[in-house]
Amino acid sequence: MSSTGTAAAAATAAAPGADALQHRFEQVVESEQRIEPRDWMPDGYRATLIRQIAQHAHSEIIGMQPEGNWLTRAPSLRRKAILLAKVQDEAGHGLYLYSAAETLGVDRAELTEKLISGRQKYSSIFNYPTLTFADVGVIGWLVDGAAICNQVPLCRCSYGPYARAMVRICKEESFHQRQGYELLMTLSRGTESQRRMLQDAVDRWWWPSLMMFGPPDADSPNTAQSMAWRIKRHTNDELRQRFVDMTVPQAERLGVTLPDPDLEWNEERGHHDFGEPDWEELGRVIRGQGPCNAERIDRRRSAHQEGAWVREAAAAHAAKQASRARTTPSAGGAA
Ligand code: BYC
Repeated sequence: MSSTGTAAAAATAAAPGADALQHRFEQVVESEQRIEPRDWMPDGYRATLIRQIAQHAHSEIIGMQPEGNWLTRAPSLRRKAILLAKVQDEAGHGLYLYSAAETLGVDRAELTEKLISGRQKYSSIFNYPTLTFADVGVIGWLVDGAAICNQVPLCRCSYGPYARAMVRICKEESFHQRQGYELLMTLSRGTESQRRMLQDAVDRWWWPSLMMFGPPDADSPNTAQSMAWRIKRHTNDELRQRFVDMTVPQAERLGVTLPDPDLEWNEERGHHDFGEPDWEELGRVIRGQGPCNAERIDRRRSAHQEGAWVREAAAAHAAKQASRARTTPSAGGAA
């Protein structure tokens, strides 16, 4: 029998087992339990998680750049310490997420390589420039606010390591959002030019923040399957609506205008109506043609190259520790 024939026969023989595995997977998902790394899972489920978690991890790491741009120019020591802590948190989020992705059988080095060669995506939002210090506050308020809307439901994702990483990340994100709002409250009580700077930042970040939730449901190829697998719990449009409803009263408190003439409360729907984001712009930014895409990837690539010696040193140190552990009797064994 040819090798192809042997493989086909083996696959047929394994079929009942595969059905049982598929059945168990579906039961776990439907009963709101978690799929864990050693459990059987469909190839598509694994691939979808790798795609989403990697994109999410890359977003956290690239997301350090726009705010990092202001670390050396923060207006006070207090603002600098807060911003430094926030940017460090984002590095931590990236690391939790790369670790969650690694439980699916991919390597962080491989994911980083895919990011810097343009084969994996990161959130469109980080391809816009941060022109003033008000942008730091608006990123906290709107970008972290949108991230919280999107990420709180991910704490109930069917894949255990991703869900658990999200619990911790969401706790930190809510601090991030509050620090942004507090910064903006301070600006709103400031001088006329500080209030203008605040409004200008809101005008530039509002629409890109709405685009963070992804394309409209009708153009979202992944949503239906991701919801069936309980990776996503809400559609892109549902979360965008939730974000708008949450943000409008906060904007009123701040005394800023959200730059959308169609934004108004709809009594019948019990939600705000709002205008259509420029989906062509989102498409361009995702394809790499946004205002800062090239700059962000160049920076990430050079940081990766400059960090090569650290990775080599850490690997050499780990190898030395492992070899010592093999040759030195453990304390328990010696006793
Ligand atoms: N930007 O079928 P769809 C943070 C892609 S970081 C770029 O709706 P899905 C923070 C999408 O990947 C927070 N690409 O996809 C950090 C897909 O690509 P493929 C980042 C986008 O996955 C530092 C295609 O378009 N958050 O908070 O069902 C400082 C079709 O879309 C975008 C996450 O990563 C976009 N905006 O839904 C401050 C959350 N939208 O199939 C803050 C986790 C869509 O060609 N991710 N695409 O590969 C998710 O929840 C989902 O992946 C999305 C998209 C809702 C984003």
